Amino acid sequence: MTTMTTEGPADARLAPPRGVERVFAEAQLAQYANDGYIVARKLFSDGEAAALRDYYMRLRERGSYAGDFAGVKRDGVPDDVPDPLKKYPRMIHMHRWDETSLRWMLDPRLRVVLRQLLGEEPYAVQTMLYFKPAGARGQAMHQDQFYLRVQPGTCMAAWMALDDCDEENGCMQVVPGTQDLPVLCTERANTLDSFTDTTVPIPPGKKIVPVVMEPGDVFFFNGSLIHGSRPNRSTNRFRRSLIGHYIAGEAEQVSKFYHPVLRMDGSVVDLGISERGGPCGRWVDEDGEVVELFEPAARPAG
Ligand SMILES: O=C(O)CCC(=O)C(=O)O
Repeated sequence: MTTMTTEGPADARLAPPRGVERVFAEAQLAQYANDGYIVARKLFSDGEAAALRDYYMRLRERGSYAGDFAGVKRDGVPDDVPDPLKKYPRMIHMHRWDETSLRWMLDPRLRVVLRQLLGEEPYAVQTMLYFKPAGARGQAMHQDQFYLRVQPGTCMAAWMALDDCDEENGCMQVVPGTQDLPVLCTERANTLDSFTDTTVPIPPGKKIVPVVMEPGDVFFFNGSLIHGSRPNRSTNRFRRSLIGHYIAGEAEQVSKFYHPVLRMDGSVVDLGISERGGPCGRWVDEDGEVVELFEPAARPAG
Protein backbone atom coordinates (compact mmCIF):
# COMPACT_ATOMS: atom_id res chain seq x y z
CA MET A 1 0.00 0.00 0.00
CA THR A 2 1.25 3.50 -0.78
CA THR A 3 1.73 6.20 1.87
CA MET A 4 -1.39 6.78 3.92
CA THR A 5 -2.69 10.04 5.24
CA THR A 6 -5.27 10.67 7.89
CA GLU A 7 -6.21 13.48 10.20
CA GLY A 8 -5.96 12.45 13.85
CA PRO A 9 -6.11 8.79 14.93
CA ALA A 10 -8.04 6.79 12.31
CA ASP A 11 -9.33 4.25 14.82
CA ALA A 12 -10.99 6.97 16.90
CA ARG A 13 -13.68 7.22 14.19
CA LEU A 14 -14.58 3.53 14.07
CA ALA A 15 -15.31 1.28 17.03
CA PRO A 16 -16.32 -2.20 15.83
CA PRO A 17 -17.75 -4.32 18.66
CA ARG A 18 -15.90 -7.59 19.27
CA GLY A 19 -17.28 -11.04 18.62
CA VAL A 20 -20.05 -10.25 16.10
CA GLU A 21 -20.49 -13.31 13.89
CA ARG A 22 -23.95 -12.76 12.50
CA VAL A 23 -26.00 -9.68 11.67
CA PHE A 24 -28.91 -11.09 9.64
CA ALA A 25 -31.32 -13.87 10.64
CA GLU A 26 -32.41 -16.55 8.15
CA ALA A 27 -35.64 -14.72 7.29
CA GLN A 28 -33.66 -11.61 6.36
CA LEU A 29 -31.29 -13.61 4.20
CA ALA A 30 -34.32 -15.09 2.42
CA GLN A 31 -35.58 -11.55 1.87
CA TYR A 32 -32.22 -10.59 0.39
CA ALA A 33 -32.30 -13.61 -1.93
CA ASN A 34 -35.72 -12.51 -3.12
CA ASP A 35 -35.10 -8.77 -3.55
CA GLY A 36 -31.36 -8.48 -4.25
CA TYR A 37 -30.84 -5.92 -1.48
CA ILE A 38 -31.13 -5.49 2.27
CA VAL A 39 -30.46 -2.74 4.83
CA ALA A 40 -28.50 -3.44 8.01
CA ARG A 41 -30.03 -0.85 10.35
CA LYS A 42 -27.55 0.96 12.60
CA LEU A 43 -24.68 -1.35 11.68
CA PHE A 44 -22.53 1.64 12.62
CA SER A 45 -23.39 3.93 15.52
CA ASP A 46 -24.67 7.49 15.25
CA GLY A 47 -21.35 8.62 16.70
CA GLU A 48 -19.37 6.80 14.02
CA ALA A 49 -21.57 8.22 11.24
CA ALA A 50 -21.17 11.75 12.64
CA ALA A 51 -17.39 11.36 12.97
CA LEU A 52 -17.10 10.10 9.38
CA ARG A 53 -19.35 12.88 8.08
CA ASP A 54 -17.16 15.54 9.73
CA TYR A 55 -13.98 13.81 8.65
CA TYR A 56 -14.89 13.70 4.94
CA MET A 57 -16.12 17.30 5.00
CA ARG A 58 -12.69 18.30 6.29
CA LEU A 59 -10.97 16.23 3.60
CA ARG A 60 -13.18 17.77 0.93
CA GLU A 61 -12.49 21.29 2.13
CA ARG A 62 -8.77 20.64 2.22
CA GLY A 63 -8.39 20.21 -1.53
CA SER A 64 -8.86 17.94 -4.52
CA TYR A 65 -7.88 14.30 -4.97
CA ALA A 66 -7.24 11.91 -7.85
CA GLY A 67 -10.52 10.74 -9.37
CA ASP A 68 -12.76 13.54 -8.00
CA PHE A 69 -15.84 13.68 -10.25
CA ALA A 70 -18.33 16.55 -10.43
CA GLY A 71 -20.42 14.96 -13.19
CA VAL A 72 -20.94 15.18 -16.93
CA LYS A 73 -21.96 18.42 -18.61
CA ARG A 74 -25.66 19.21 -18.23
CA ASP A 75 -27.33 19.12 -21.65
CA GLY A 76 -28.28 22.61 -22.77
CA VAL A 77 -27.01 24.31 -19.59
CA PRO A 78 -24.18 26.87 -19.95
CA ASP A 79 -21.09 26.06 -17.87
CA ASP A 80 -21.39 29.26 -15.86
CA VAL A 81 -24.75 28.18 -14.35
CA PRO A 82 -23.84 27.08 -10.78
CA ASP A 83 -23.69 23.34 -10.05
CA PRO A 84 -23.41 22.30 -6.36
CA LEU A 85 -21.37 19.24 -7.34
CA LYS A 86 -18.51 21.45 -8.50
CA LYS A 87 -17.85 22.37 -4.87
CA TYR A 88 -18.57 18.84 -3.62
CA PRO A 89 -17.41 16.36 -6.26
CA ARG A 90 -17.60 12.63 -5.51
CA MET A 91 -14.40 11.13 -4.11
CA ILE A 92 -13.19 7.73 -5.23
CA HIS A 93 -10.69 5.09 -4.09
CA MET A 94 -9.90 7.03 -0.93
CA HIS A 95 -8.76 3.77 0.73
CA ARG A 96 -5.66 3.91 -1.46
CA TRP A 97 -4.39 7.01 0.30
CA ASP A 98 -6.50 7.48 3.43
CA GLU A 99 -6.21 5.26 6.51
CA THR A 100 -9.73 5.96 7.81
CA SER A 101 -11.28 4.95 4.48
CA LEU A 102 -9.20 1.77 4.38
CA ARG A 103 -10.25 0.86 7.92
CA TRP A 104 -13.89 1.45 7.10
CA MET A 105 -13.70 -0.63 3.90
CA LEU A 106 -12.19 -3.55 5.85
CA ASP A 107 -14.38 -3.12 8.96
CA PRO A 108 -15.24 -6.50 10.58
CA ARG A 109 -18.97 -5.64 10.60
CA LEU A 110 -18.98 -5.29 6.81
CA ARG A 111 -17.05 -8.53 6.50
CA VAL A 112 -19.58 -10.42 8.65
CA VAL A 113 -22.53 -9.18 6.57
CA LEU A 114 -20.76 -9.74 3.25
CA ARG A 115 -19.90 -13.30 4.24
CA GLN A 116 -23.53 -13.89 5.13
CA LEU A 117 -24.78 -12.47 1.82
CA LEU A 118 -22.09 -13.83 -0.50
CA GLY A 119 -21.69 -17.15 1.26
CA GLU A 120 -17.92 -16.74 1.14
CA GLU A 121 -15.06 -14.43 1.92
CA PRO A 122 -15.33 -10.99 0.24
CA TYR A 123 -12.55 -9.11 -1.52
CA ALA A 124 -12.60 -5.30 -1.34
CA VAL A 125 -12.08 -3.24 -4.50
CA GLN A 126 -13.43 0.31 -4.19
CA THR A 127 -14.48 3.17 -1.92
CA MET A 128 -16.48 6.28 -2.84
CA LEU A 129 -17.89 9.26 -0.97
CA TYR A 130 -20.96 11.05 -2.30
CA PHE A 131 -21.59 14.46 -0.72
CA LYS A 132 -24.77 15.24 -2.68
CA PRO A 133 -25.45 18.74 -1.35
CA ALA A 134 -28.82 20.49 -1.73
CA GLY A 135 -29.64 20.93 -5.40
CA ALA A 136 -27.18 18.26 -6.60
CA ARG A 137 -28.04 15.85 -9.37
CA GLY A 138 -28.55 12.15 -8.61
CA GLN A 139 -27.29 9.14 -10.53
CA ALA A 140 -29.50 7.57 -13.19
CA MET A 141 -30.61 3.95 -12.77
CA HIS A 142 -27.77 1.54 -13.56
CA GLN A 143 -26.09 -1.73 -12.65
CA ASP A 144 -22.69 -1.67 -10.91
CA GLN A 145 -21.64 -4.82 -12.74
CA PHE A 146 -21.61 -2.71 -15.94
CA TYR A 147 -18.49 -1.06 -14.51
CA LEU A 148 -16.84 -3.78 -12.42
CA ARG A 149 -17.31 -6.74 -14.81
CA VAL A 150 -16.65 -9.31 -12.12
CA GLN A 151 -16.17 -12.79 -13.61
CA PRO A 152 -17.57 -15.20 -12.57
CA GLY A 153 -20.32 -13.82 -10.34
CA THR A 154 -21.03 -10.19 -9.61
CA CYS A 155 -20.12 -7.46 -7.14
CA MET A 156 -21.74 -6.23 -3.96
CA ALA A 157 -22.08 -2.68 -2.65
CA ALA A 158 -22.10 -1.61 0.99
CA TRP A 159 -23.69 1.87 0.93
CA MET A 160 -23.60 3.57 4.31
CA ALA A 161 -25.80 6.57 5.08
CA LEU A 162 -24.00 9.41 6.85
CA ASP A 163 -27.16 11.58 6.85
CA ASP A 164 -30.87 10.87 6.97
CA CYS A 165 -31.73 9.86 3.39
CA ASP A 166 -35.26 10.21 2.05
CA GLU A 167 -37.01 11.13 -1.17
CA GLU A 168 -36.53 14.85 -0.61
CA ASN A 169 -32.72 14.69 -0.48
CA GLY A 170 -32.36 11.98 -3.12
CA CYS A 171 -32.19 8.67 -1.28
CA MET A 172 -31.21 5.50 -3.10
CA GLN A 173 -33.82 3.86 -5.31
CA VAL A 174 -33.89 0.23 -6.40
CA VAL A 175 -35.80 -2.10 -8.66
CA PRO A 176 -36.36 -5.15 -6.43
CA GLY A 177 -35.93 -8.53 -8.07
CA THR A 178 -33.53 -7.42 -10.83
CA GLN A 179 -30.48 -8.99 -9.20
CA ASP A 180 -30.22 -11.89 -11.63
CA LEU A 181 -30.28 -9.85 -14.84
CA PRO A 182 -27.34 -9.86 -17.23
CA VAL A 183 -25.54 -6.58 -17.90
CA LEU A 184 -28.13 -4.52 -19.78
CA CYS A 185 -27.39 -2.33 -22.80
CA THR A 186 -27.20 1.27 -21.64
CA GLU A 187 -29.10 4.28 -22.96
CA ARG A 188 -28.41 7.98 -22.61
CA ALA A 189 -29.57 9.42 -19.29
CA ASN A 190 -31.15 12.80 -18.62
CA THR A 191 -28.09 14.81 -17.56
CA LEU A 192 -30.24 17.49 -15.92
CA ASP A 193 -31.15 14.94 -13.25
CA SER A 194 -28.14 12.64 -13.34
CA PHE A 195 -24.45 13.42 -12.95
CA THR A 196 -23.68 10.36 -15.10
CA ASP A 197 -24.95 10.09 -18.66
CA THR A 198 -25.88 6.42 -18.95
CA THR A 199 -28.92 4.55 -17.73
CA VAL A 200 -30.70 1.24 -18.29
CA PRO A 201 -34.34 0.54 -19.11
CA ILE A 202 -36.57 -0.70 -16.30
CA PRO A 203 -37.92 -4.21 -16.94
CA PRO A 204 -41.64 -4.35 -17.80
CA GLY A 205 -43.81 -4.82 -14.71
CA LYS A 206 -41.06 -3.87 -12.26
CA LYS A 207 -41.27 -0.92 -9.87
CA ILE A 208 -38.70 1.59 -8.59
CA VAL A 209 -38.80 1.85 -4.78
CA PRO A 210 -37.04 4.35 -2.47
CA VAL A 211 -34.67 3.14 0.26
CA VAL A 212 -35.14 5.46 3.24
CA MET A 213 -32.20 5.32 5.66
CA GLU A 214 -30.76 6.84 8.82
CA PRO A 215 -27.11 7.60 9.62
CA GLY A 216 -25.21 4.37 10.36
CA ASP A 217 -27.55 2.18 8.28
CA VAL A 218 -25.79 0.20 5.56
CA PHE A 219 -27.59 -0.81 2.38
CA PHE A 220 -26.15 -3.92 0.73
CA PHE A 221 -27.05 -4.70 -2.87
CA ASN A 222 -25.99 -7.07 -5.56
CA GLY A 223 -24.12 -5.59 -8.53
CA SER A 224 -26.70 -6.63 -11.10
CA LEU A 225 -29.57 -4.94 -9.23
CA ILE A 226 -30.86 -1.84 -11.02
CA HIS A 227 -30.47 1.17 -8.72
CA GLY A 228 -29.72 4.89 -8.71
CA SER A 229 -30.94 8.10 -7.13
CA ARG A 230 -32.96 11.23 -7.94
CA PRO A 231 -31.62 14.78 -7.40
CA ASN A 232 -31.41 16.33 -3.93
CA ARG A 233 -34.49 18.57 -4.02
CA SER A 234 -33.99 19.99 -0.52
CA THR A 235 -32.80 23.53 -0.01
CA ASN A 236 -30.36 22.92 2.84
CA ARG A 237 -29.69 19.21 3.39
CA PHE A 238 -26.69 17.11 2.37
CA ARG A 239 -27.14 13.43 1.55
CA ARG A 240 -23.67 12.07 2.29
CA SER A 241 -22.84 8.41 1.86
CA LEU A 242 -19.76 6.24 2.14
CA ILE A 243 -19.66 3.31 -0.26
CA GLY A 244 -17.55 0.17 -0.54
CA HIS A 245 -17.57 -2.30 -3.41
CA TYR A 246 -16.72 -5.94 -2.91
CA ILE A 247 -16.54 -9.13 -4.91
CA ALA A 248 -16.96 -12.76 -3.88
CA GLY A 249 -13.81 -14.73 -3.20
CA GLU A 250 -14.62 -17.09 -6.07
CA ALA A 251 -14.17 -14.30 -8.65
CA GLU A 252 -11.27 -14.61 -11.07
CA GLN A 253 -11.38 -11.24 -12.80
CA VAL A 254 -12.48 -7.64 -12.29
CA SER A 255 -11.98 -4.51 -14.45
CA LYS A 256 -8.54 -2.91 -14.30
CA PHE A 257 -9.79 0.22 -12.53
CA TYR A 258 -10.55 -1.86 -9.40
CA HIS A 259 -7.06 -3.32 -8.95
CA PRO A 260 -5.38 -3.82 -6.49
CA VAL A 261 -7.95 -6.20 -4.99
CA LEU A 262 -7.71 -6.60 -1.21
CA ARG A 263 -8.57 -9.38 1.19
CA MET A 264 -10.40 -8.18 4.31
CA ASP A 265 -7.11 -8.39 6.23
CA GLY A 266 -5.69 -5.78 3.85
CA SER A 267 -3.39 -8.11 1.91
CA VAL A 268 -3.42 -7.99 -1.89
CA VAL A 269 -4.98 -10.80 -3.98
CA ASP A 270 -3.67 -11.57 -7.44
CA LEU A 271 -6.76 -11.49 -9.70
CA GLY A 272 -7.13 -11.26 -13.49
CA ILE A 273 -8.34 -8.20 -15.41
CA SER A 274 -11.71 -8.40 -17.17
CA GLU A 275 -12.38 -6.41 -20.33
CA ARG A 276 -15.05 -3.70 -20.43
CA GLY A 277 -17.57 -3.88 -23.29
CA GLY A 278 -18.77 -7.16 -24.70
CA PRO A 279 -22.35 -8.37 -24.97
CA CYS A 280 -25.25 -6.70 -23.18
CA GLY A 281 -28.93 -7.58 -22.89
CA ARG A 282 -31.95 -5.81 -24.38
CA TRP A 283 -35.62 -6.46 -23.64
CA VAL A 284 -37.24 -8.36 -26.49
CA ASP A 285 -40.74 -9.66 -27.14
CA GLU A 286 -41.62 -13.29 -27.79
CA ASP A 287 -40.50 -12.93 -31.43
CA GLY A 288 -37.13 -11.52 -30.43
CA GLU A 289 -37.97 -7.93 -31.46
CA VAL A 290 -36.50 -5.21 -29.23
CA VAL A 291 -39.31 -3.63 -27.22
CA GLU A 292 -39.73 0.06 -26.32
CA LEU A 293 -39.61 0.29 -22.54
CA PHE A 294 -39.83 3.99 -21.85
CA GLU A 295 -43.12 5.79 -21.75
CA PRO A 296 -42.57 8.63 -24.22
CA ALA A 297 -42.89 11.18 -21.41
CA ALA A 298 -40.23 9.39 -19.37
CA ARG A 299 -37.65 9.01 -22.12
CA PRO A 300 -34.51 10.86 -21.08
CA ALA A 301 -33.59 13.90 -23.08
CA GLY A 302 -30.65 13.62 -25.44
O1 LIG B 1 -25.36 7.44 -4.02
C1 LIG B 1 -25.96 7.57 -5.08
O2 LIG B 1 -26.74 8.48 -5.29
C2 LIG B 1 -25.73 6.58 -6.17
C3 LIG B 1 -24.70 5.58 -5.81
C4 LIG B 1 -24.67 4.44 -6.73
O3 LIG B 1 -25.55 4.26 -7.52
C5 LIG B 1 -23.57 3.52 -6.70
O4 LIG B 1 -22.72 3.61 -5.82
O5 LIG B 1 -23.51 2.64 -7.58
